[in-house]
Amino acid sequence: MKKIASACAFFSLLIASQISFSSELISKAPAGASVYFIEPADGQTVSGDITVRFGLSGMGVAPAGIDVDNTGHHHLLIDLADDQLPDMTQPLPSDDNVKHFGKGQTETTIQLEPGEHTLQLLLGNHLHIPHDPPVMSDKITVIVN
Ligand SMILES: [Cu+2]
Repeated sequence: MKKIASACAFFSLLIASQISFSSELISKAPAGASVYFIEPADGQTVSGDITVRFGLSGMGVAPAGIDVDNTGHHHLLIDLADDQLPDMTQPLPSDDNVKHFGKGQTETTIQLEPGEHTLQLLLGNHLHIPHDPPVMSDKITVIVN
């Protein structure tokens, strides 16, 4: 019985140390920080190449790999439903729905199939992990013709 209790204590210590380890990888976001779209506008109809410009307020942009307080780099979420949002405590995936701008870019050009699409911005820290609390824009809709 004593063995079980000490094993439990060991594992809870292990879990506690993992939690503090992972929280060290998550950067704090200052109060009031926000990301937003400079363009396109919500509901805008676009055609051809779509220029997307990222706005950031209350924080600075730093490339991935550079650990400076109150900075991060942009991620563009394309056609991601609210229930498909990535884990906010882990490095963001990189795929067709999640684009990284790890060089510190503040704008991009994308092509989308005709139809309705959603765009959302999410800042990530030097390790591509969202901040605490996550700095995420409103989701906008664009109509591509
Ligand atoms: Cu990233």
